[in-house]
Amino acid sequence: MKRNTGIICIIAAVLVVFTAAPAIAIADPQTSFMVCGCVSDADGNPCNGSYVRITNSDTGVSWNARNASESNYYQLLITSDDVSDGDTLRFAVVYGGESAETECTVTPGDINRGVFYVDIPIGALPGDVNGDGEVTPADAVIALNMAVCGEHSEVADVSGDGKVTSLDALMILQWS
Ligand SMILES: [Ca+2]
Ligand SMILES: [Ca+2]
Repeated sequence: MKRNTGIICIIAAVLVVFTAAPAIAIADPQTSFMVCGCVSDADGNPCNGSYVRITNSDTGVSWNARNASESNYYQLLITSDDVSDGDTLRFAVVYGGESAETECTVTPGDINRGVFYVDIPIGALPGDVNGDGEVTPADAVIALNMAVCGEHSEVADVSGDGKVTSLDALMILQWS
């Protein structure tokens, strides 16, 4: 009987220790999310020192990307709290007297990688995939090939959903 009482006391003591332990809050770990890329003109020449402002269209929050005057690379470091899968980021770019806007949708893969790489063309004609200054059926054919091969180009992604699909090829064909 005495021995049983001892065991009960030990169990009770253990229970007290465990229940008294502060609950550890388990929250989703916040991870960094990098938005970066390069700004280039229609011929692919770097647009150094361009100004890039990025807006999450789904939350309405905007940020200025960091960019150096000696580079056409821009970079913005935010966190996984700032973007969600399916959010659309809008990129407004100013370079010299020119400006451009492009939109891209964040995918689950981007969230997992923690990096969202978007090259921004300035002065490029949307849909002019071969860069000859006009939108023709030839551009639609190239866009369709890109869709089949899974390649990406901002100029070919005329629907602005972040990927080149047969829909983009169809839209380019309708514009030509
Ligand atoms: Ca063309
Ligand atoms: Ca598209």
